[in-house]
Amino acid sequence: MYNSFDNPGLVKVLSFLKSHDTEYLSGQDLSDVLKISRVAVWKHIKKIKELGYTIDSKQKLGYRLADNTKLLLPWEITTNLNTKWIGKRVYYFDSIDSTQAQAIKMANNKKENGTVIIAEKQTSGKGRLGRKWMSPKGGIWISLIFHPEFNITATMLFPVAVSLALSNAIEKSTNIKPKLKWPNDVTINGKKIAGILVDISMESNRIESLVLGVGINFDVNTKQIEKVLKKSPNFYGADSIKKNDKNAQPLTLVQTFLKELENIYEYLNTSKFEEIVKEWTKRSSTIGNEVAISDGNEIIKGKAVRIDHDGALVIVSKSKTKRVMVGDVTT
Ligand code: BT5
Repeated sequence: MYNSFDNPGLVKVLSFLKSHDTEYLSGQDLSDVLKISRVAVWKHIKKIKELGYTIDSKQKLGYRLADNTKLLLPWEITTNLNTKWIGKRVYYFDSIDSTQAQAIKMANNKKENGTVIIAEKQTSGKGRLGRKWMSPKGGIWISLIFHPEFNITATMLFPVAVSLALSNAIEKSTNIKPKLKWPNDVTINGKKIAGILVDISMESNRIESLVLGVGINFDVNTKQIEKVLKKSPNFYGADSIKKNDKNAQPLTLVQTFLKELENIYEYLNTSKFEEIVKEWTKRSSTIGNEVAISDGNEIIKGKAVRIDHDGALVIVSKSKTKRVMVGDVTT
């Protein structure tokens, strides 16, 4: 595990290499400028290489950063992140059971409001309603901890709002225009590229914490996922960001998402529910269509006409109106 605040020496060396990447820097130079021992410089360089950065070393000349890492390391996320409070603390795992389970364990700690937990892969990724989420290497598997002040309607709308923030971020950082499928799936070509999960902890009618989980199929083997999940409940195909935009950068997407999330959070805080619903509806592939919704007990069929401010889907069938709070659109 690495975090964004416990490796100042390594980050110092790395930043210096980044800002001087056209020249070679000797261990002595680095040691003098950064005021750390040569042994420490050497140790940091070794670690930096292990973390997937490409370092050119030339005898007598020194070191040069030739290429960045592909890993979403915590200091990569926090550097140049232009949010006010979300993502200021980041915990990174190479492999974990579930970032969501980890975030839930940490959620009571007040200083973790806005904290990000990210992993390269999950061995036991969670979906909604106890379902599984396949999380191989190449995806973006991320959880965030919140201690919100907002009211119950905002809490209900939160997952819907997050799916909107994510689709905004995808549009801004790639050339993909995703669709939103109720309640909070992000899709391309009718297949799922991202799923959202929210765990709420309540204490005597007050929200203690909200833990948000977001899984994005960034550069995963979608054929493999489809093969494994073919028969799984509510599966309707997997697509990936990279397949649709080969120039997409995961770091840019994550940073853009955190910024969009902060914007949407402010909307929720100020009860701008109508604006969220309007924007969500523009991108929705559900509203206006004849749908079948499975809520775990029954299949509800009808025309999806709108979502309410609490995220409920309103279905009209034979001039009867029904509000559905939880479920999956199956057609
Ligand atoms: C979701 O649930 O879509 C929420 C997914 C949240 C995953 C994130 S990753 C970071 C954080 N840590 C966790 O442990 N979880 C969160 P739901 O709407 O219930 O969809 C689950 C269903 O999606 C499964 O039953 C499969 O049919 C399908 N599925 C599973 N993995 C998939 C994948 N990688 N791509 C597309 N579909 C998938």
